[in-house]
Amino acid sequence: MDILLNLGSTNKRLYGLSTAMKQQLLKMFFTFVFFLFLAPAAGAVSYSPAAGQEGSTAIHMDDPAFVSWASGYEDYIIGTDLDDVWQTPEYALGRAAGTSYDIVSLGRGGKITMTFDSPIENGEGWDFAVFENAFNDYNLELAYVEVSSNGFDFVRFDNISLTPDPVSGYGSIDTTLINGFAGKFIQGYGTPFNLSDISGKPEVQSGIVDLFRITHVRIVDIIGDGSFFDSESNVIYDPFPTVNSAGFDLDAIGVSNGAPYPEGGIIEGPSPLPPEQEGKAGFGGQSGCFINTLF
Ligand SMILES: [Ca+2]
Ligand SMILES: [Ca+2]
Repeated sequence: MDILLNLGSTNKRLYGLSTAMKQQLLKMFFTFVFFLFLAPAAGAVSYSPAAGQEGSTAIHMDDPAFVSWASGYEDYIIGTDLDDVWQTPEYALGRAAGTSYDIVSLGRGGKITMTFDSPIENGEGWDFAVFENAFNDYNLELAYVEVSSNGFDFVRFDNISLTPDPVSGYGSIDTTLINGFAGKFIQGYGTPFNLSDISGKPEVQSGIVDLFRITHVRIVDIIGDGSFFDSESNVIYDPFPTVNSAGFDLDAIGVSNGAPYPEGGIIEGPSPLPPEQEGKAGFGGQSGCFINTLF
């Protein structure tokens, strides 16, 4: 009996060990499957996180890489829901200010073309960066970005928006679900663009757009109500509706690859800044926009 009991006990221990091993093997198997298939799939839809987070592509306005800034503008086409006070394109000239006021608003569906005395050249890595005035990392107003070397023929950067649902005026966008738009980061941080990313476009291949002599960058506001699409035909959502300074708010466009301006040659925007309209202008809660009617 003693022998049998001992055997039974041993069997139980063996059986227990075997179960643990089985569990361990199963765990290893699922871990293997996760890293082989699921993790890459998840990674494929994760773009740069917000400024300051690990892996973020955001470029601080004081980054020493900047050698020049937009020096002029043309074709400022004002969208809807935009007060006069935000319609001064000169505020988008020169260095980024990183503030809420040193900007030109496009209005809902508006656009502006910024020009560069010193052309942008496709060099190593990102070549220019676009600055918006978002008040936080999440209430982001987006715009398409297009470039031209003759002021007439433009090529748009590919972009993708995986934001699944409509976003209210105060709503949030997950930064890791959008790519290829201006307006991805908080004020003071630019969204970088690499001209190499559009080297395969027909206009570039045919020589109509010269990536080594980009003189115009066009910023086109996206109306985030579901009527605009990314380059893969996904619906783009961004905060909607916003009013009074609706649409993209452009602070500056900085150049990292191009001929540097001569010392002191950078054109600065006018001053003073647009006055805060007492009792009217201001920030709406968590909004990065001016939402006058709420004050
Ligand atoms: Ca480049
Ligand atoms: Ca500015």
